[in-house]
Amino acid sequence: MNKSETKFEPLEFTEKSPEEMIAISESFLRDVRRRRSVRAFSDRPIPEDVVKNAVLAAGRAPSGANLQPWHFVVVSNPETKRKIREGAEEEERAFYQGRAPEEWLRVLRPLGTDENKPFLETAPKLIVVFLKKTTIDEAGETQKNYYPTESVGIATGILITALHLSGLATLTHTPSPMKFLNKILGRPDSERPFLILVTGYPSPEAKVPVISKYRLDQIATFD
Ligand code: IYR
Repeated sequence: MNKSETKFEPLEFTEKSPEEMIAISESFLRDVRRRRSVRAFSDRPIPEDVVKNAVLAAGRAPSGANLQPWHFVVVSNPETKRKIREGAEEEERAFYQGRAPEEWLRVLRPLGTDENKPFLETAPKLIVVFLKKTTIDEAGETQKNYYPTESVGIATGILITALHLSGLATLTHTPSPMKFLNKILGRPDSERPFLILVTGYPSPEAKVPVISKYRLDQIATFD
């Protein structure tokens, strides 16, 4: 579409008072401070509409040339989850038993992770995020996507935050390599698996490692 064909409309924007802005930003910060990566899930079902809304929220992410280079596969089927666990554990065994360099294993040790991924079957939903390297446009032509990694990263951040604020726990899981997911889920080669977002209620016994996050002055510079 060339620029002359683009329709513009007035931006919907309601200004908030500085006090309200600060209150909202503080409340959001309190909420996201409670987000933790969870590795022990309950098998209780979750409301599907929460997942649908979170995916719709993720789909509102900015993307290079608005090409929206993502596809989300929401897996609930126990047999599909079993296949994903099988594929992931195979890669993870190779990772933990040799492929991973010592430097990598050292930073993972405090998290207590290993090649066993029971949560891939226990959790009620696995949201598999795919990055589309190309898009088929309205004319049926293959169009290259721009900044797909940045775009899908932003969308995934919104997805994680939406699920957290809705009251669900998640784990970003990245077995590597992840090509086996294309086969199991029937996705084309033009799509690259980005990560698996394990989603559900935490197990009542869930424990999380005691970790710290950097302070503001460690992560930002204000000139
Ligand atoms: N994919 C492996 C290893 C792993 C890698 C990173 I970087 C983590 O933050 C956590 C785990 C696994 O899932 O165990």
